[in-house]
Amino acid sequence: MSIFSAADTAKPASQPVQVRGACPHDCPDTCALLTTVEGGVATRVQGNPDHPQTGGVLCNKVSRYTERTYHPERLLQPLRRCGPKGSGQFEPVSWATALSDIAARLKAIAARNPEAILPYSYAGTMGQVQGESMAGRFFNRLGASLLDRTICSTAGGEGLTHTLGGKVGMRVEFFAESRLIIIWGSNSIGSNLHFWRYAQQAKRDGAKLVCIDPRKSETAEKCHEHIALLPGTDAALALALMHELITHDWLDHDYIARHTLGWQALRERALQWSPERAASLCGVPVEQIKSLARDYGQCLVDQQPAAIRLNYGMQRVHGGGNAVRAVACLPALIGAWRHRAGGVLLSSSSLFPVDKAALQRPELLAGRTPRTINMVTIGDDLLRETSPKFGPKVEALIVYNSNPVAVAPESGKVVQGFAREDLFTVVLEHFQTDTADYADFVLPATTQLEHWDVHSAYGHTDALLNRPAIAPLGQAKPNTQIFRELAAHMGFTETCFADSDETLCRAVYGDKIDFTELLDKGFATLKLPDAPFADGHFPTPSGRCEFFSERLAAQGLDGLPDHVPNYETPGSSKEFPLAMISPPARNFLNSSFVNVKSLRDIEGEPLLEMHALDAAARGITPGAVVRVFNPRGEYLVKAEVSPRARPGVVNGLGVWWRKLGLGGSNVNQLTSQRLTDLGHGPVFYDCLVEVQLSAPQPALRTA
Ligand SMILES: Nc1nc2c(c(=O)[nH]1)N[C@H]1C(S)=C(S)[C@@H](COP(=O)(O)OP(=O)(O)OC[C@H]3O[C@@H](n4cnc5c(=O)[nH]c(N)nc54)[C@H](O)[C@@H]3O)O[C@H]1N2
Ligand SMILES: Nc1nc2c(c(=O)[nH]1)N[C@H]1C(S)=C(S)[C@@H](COP(=O)(O)OP(=O)(O)OC[C@H]3O[C@@H](n4cnc5c(=O)[nH]c(N)nc54)[C@H](O)[C@@H]3O)O[C@H]1N2
Ligand SMILES: [Mo]
Repeated sequence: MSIFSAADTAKPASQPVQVRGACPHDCPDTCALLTTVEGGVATRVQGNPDHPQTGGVLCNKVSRYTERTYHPERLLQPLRRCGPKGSGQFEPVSWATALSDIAARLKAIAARNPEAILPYSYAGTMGQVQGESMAGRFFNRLGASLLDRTICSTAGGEGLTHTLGGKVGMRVEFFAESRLIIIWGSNSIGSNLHFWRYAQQAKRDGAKLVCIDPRKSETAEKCHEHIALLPGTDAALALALMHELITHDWLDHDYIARHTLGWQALRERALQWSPERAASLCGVPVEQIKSLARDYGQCLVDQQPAAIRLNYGMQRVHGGGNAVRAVACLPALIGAWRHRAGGVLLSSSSLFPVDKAALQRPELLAGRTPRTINMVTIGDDLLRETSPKFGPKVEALIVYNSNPVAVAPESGKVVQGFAREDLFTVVLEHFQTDTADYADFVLPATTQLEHWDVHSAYGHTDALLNRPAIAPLGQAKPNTQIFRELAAHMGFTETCFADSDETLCRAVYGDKIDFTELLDKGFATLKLPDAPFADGHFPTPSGRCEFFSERLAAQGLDGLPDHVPNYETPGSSKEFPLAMISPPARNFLNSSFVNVKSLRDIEGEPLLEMHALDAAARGITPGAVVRVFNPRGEYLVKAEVSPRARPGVVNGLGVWWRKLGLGGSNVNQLTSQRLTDLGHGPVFYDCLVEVQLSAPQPALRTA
């Protein structure tokens, strides 16, 4: 008998039962969930109090998970397009019809060239099983184009890898014991709530909290210091901090000598960055830089732990990779790694022993090496013709776990690509998103309450298991099942396409993590040293913290971190004088939850936060509808004259669904498809705009 039919799986019960699960969302916290099920219906989703990282606390979004799951607009049957592309006109069809029609189209294209087929997916669910397991097998067997999944974290991932050796760092729980916490490029209260609990503990115990962010976020407001630098200037700030550490000799010479590489070169580089030079570039008072360096250096003098929570805010500009490199060098300079509550944390994901090959079966490629398409440039790439350099024109697109029409940059081009009548598009979704509107077939997928999965985390070091709490709603099927059945319709007979979700769950970590523990408790903590780099042993080629990276130098790149100016430098254009950033809205998760009414009501309208000086200079009053524009496009949004915005920078929060925004577009209408210095990532926050009052003033949405 399968252990998966144990008592607490999906079974209607007369008594309420609680089912242990995992939050699937793209968030560092990866919470353990407890779902109450009564008579087969999920009535409540809570944080699991037995899981220390979750501590029984959920964010506002996921505590409303039942509202999302039983949403009246959940997709519950396969749909086929029956109107023009993008019109959103669909008719229901059976699974059999949908799958055989899709297979017929894909077979015809694959017979000419399978690389004309492209999967497009990201982290709608972070689950290892509902992510790239069966889907990966399917596309490998097909020989489809590969997708470079760069839209979020690759700039910083590369930066970190070239400095520390991987997505590794301090353990999040030890932030509670730090004396100084620098929250760098993150609105933790909105996007990393469970880290914030540890920071609060440290604050109560006397720690100083500093936030480095162009926006006065909810988090910045609650820290002792807020350094509101201009977007894209973080590396300059980090180099100036080094400059101060050097000139005051706040350096752990022993740690530097034994555990780092390239110190003399970095020292020379940093000495070019006086606090005065950095202050004028960053647009902050020089005293703020000096004072932060003093606080950081003082931790060395007092032998107290200093910790940096580095996050994604700084990565979404041209120099994002270098910025992460510069910041990641800091802890080694003061020997912060000697303490378990010192160092830096960006992502913990390399610590998880995920067996990707067992899940995705690269051997199914059978020696083929398909071309790779970067998901950030999907706008341009859907509009390319066949050429020797590009390869075949994209003829079919299969989208799952992502909403590219809303989230990918330069949406004008993305929409134009998706609107191609000759493009065959299949979208696996929970809802009729902006992307699903352009589909030829929409296939209903199950949610986390309805399927199995196994999760790694990127903000803590516990693996989690998700059990289904309820049966699939309507005709929805797990992604795995959809790809299994599609494989059968394609005539793929390899036995791996018959693997059950149970087999896939077990394959995620193989024997590296005790699966029985996952089944019994719902989570398992990785066995790791408290202070991983107290004695060096960085997972770099040299085993040291690499201030200088031979690997980067060998690629013809700068071996040292440096300030790399934005493509669109704040203040460089008279025509587009404002820098726009577009960080997450607290009650949405990227473009997920935008259609959940109770959450959308909290967020209200798409907003653009502006400083009073910038608003006054344009005759913009609070609440007025403004046109935000640049050469890539324009969008309409309500202006919020707000102290959260610094002069010269406007904040367009959240990835709204285009169709729920005022003029049928969103902030990505303005962002560009250029790429970061490392990792080929997106530059969402490297974006100059101008703002003017919209005439006429459109009516605002009523709740
Ligand atoms: N509620 C909520 N939580 C989320 C998400 C969400 O959409 N909503 N998204 C999830 C995802 S996919 C991710 S990748 C993570 C992101 O995690 P974080 O990177 O921690 O995201 P944010 O909380 O937006 O923090 C980014 C902050 O960086 C600031 N920022 C912008 N430009 C710069 C810059 O040049 N330098 C510096 N220092 N700061 C800058 C922004 O103003 C913002 O406050 O959050 C995840 N969690
Ligand atoms: N301007 C701007 N743009 C941004 C960002 C920004 O800060 N500013 N942030 C960027 C970042 S960090 C990221 S990570 C990307 C995120 O971009 P995406 O990964 O596309 O994330 P979401 O917008 O949340 O869309 C995920 C979709 O997956 C669906 N989904 C969830 N679970 C499942 C499932 O089990 N099966 C199927 N088939 N579908 C499922 C959800 O319903 C949702 O519509 O957006 C990026 N875009
Ligand atoms: Mo992300």
